[in-house]
Amino acid sequence: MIVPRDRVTLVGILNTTPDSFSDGGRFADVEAAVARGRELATQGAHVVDVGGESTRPGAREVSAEVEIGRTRPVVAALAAGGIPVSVDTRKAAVAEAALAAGATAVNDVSGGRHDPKLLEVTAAAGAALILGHLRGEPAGMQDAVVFDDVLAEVTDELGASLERARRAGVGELVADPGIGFGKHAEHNLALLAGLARLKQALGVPVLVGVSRKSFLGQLTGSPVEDRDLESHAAAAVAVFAGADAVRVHDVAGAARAVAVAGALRGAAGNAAP
Ligand code: HH2
Repeated sequence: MIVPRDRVTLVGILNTTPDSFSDGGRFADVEAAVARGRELATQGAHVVDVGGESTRPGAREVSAEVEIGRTRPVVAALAAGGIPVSVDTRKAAVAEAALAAGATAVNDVSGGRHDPKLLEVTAAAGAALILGHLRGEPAGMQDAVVFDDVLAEVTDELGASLERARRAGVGELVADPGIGFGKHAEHNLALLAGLARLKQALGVPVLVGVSRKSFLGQLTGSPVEDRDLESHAAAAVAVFAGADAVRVHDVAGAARAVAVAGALRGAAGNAAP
């Protein structure tokens, strides 16, 4: 299992892209990326999430060939070293290549909507699937953001994604409210505040990705290269509310924040779905 119930799973972010919003270009060559993946695992990441396409607002889509070229060698090297790996992609071909190279999970921010074949590919490999909430495509996702009741709408739409994945035969499913994906700061805050209700309604483990995102900068004025404290605070709140996994850039710092939040949640009896 990628997100077992008896721990808070730390998912370490490894972007092999030239243009990711906080670490673009730092791990674009295979050697640097593999070294970073090993470092994340040493720092406490239970899973290393390897991505080859930025999904920041306004990002340009890259071809499956380019994405495979960036991710497959990194996935293969980390998996060969015994590190559990997920691949962060919206494309079936990229997921298939990563799974063949040893990845054990697929992380799709589009919730299986961008390329529905991704569901079949994941099911056929017996892999786990993280389904994110996203309306439309990353390129235009911040252009026309409209929610009446963001918590209810995201819960419903994620529920529909989960249902499609179940019908396709995917075994292990994890839901993610898609913080920052086609949402304004007020929506991100409402989703974090309502996380326990979202988790209860969906009945599956929940992953949250807040790391270094712009709504945190809006709250404190910190630039993207100095948002780890904000990220740890938000991750801790999410874990206290019941998040089963957090996706983070600074694994060492998040591990400490999550240890405290997880203990408090245990004391408060918030862990059960
Ligand atoms: N956020 C990003 C990418 N993938 N996956 C999930 N499940 N949840 C998230 O919140 C999430 C995600 C965006 O962050 P990052 O990878 O740092 O940046 P970029 O998309 O620019 O590569």
